[in-house]
Amino acid sequence: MLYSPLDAIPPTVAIWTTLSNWYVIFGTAAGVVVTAYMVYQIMKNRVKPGREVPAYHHEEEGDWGNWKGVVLLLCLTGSVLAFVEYQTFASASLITIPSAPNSLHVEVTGRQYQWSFSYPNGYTDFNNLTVPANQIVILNLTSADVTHGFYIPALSVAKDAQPGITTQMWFNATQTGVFPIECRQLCGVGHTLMLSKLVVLSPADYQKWYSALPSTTATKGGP
Ligand SMILES: [Cu+2]
Repeated sequence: MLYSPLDAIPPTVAIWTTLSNWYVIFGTAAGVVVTAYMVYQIMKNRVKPGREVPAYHHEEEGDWGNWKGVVLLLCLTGSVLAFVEYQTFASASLITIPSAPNSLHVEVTGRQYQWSFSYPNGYTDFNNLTVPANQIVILNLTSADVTHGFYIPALSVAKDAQPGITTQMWFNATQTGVFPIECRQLCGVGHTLMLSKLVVLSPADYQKWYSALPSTTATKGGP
């Protein structure tokens, strides 16, 4: 059974929802203030009968106007935005991957048009990514050919898998179930069929599943 994205709310989704709400609140407040000030200035400075239009043009500024002020303002705005964006990603632990002694590390390789999942014991699965619930899972992503995008819609997490380098992403699934995994980068004619499943088991079921694995043996569906 497949679940819709809203069925699973792990910590990362909760963080993103909170951040998104703050962005909407501050964005709306800033919009209201700017629009109100703009309307106020328009009403205040509109041309009325018998009123002179003020001369704003200053000869000494030349054609570029107050370019130093514009550059300063752009630098200031850019710095604030960069700081806020960095803090946003840092607060969601997307810059520094969280680690715990019991984190599960899985090597994920994308290739046209299939994902493969290699576990610490050497077992490689070409169909499902099977993980325990309520445990930090760290994925080491790479690609055997072109750039792919590893995407778990239900958990709001995604990261590109690129040839030649290893990128990391993490998640902590709090609900057991089966969730879709998709490729998010257009990688060729089979892109839309590059689907896998995330199988989240209870910790006990996961241990049972893991200890019964035939190590270093790939399941059906391999290349
Ligand atoms: Cu792909």
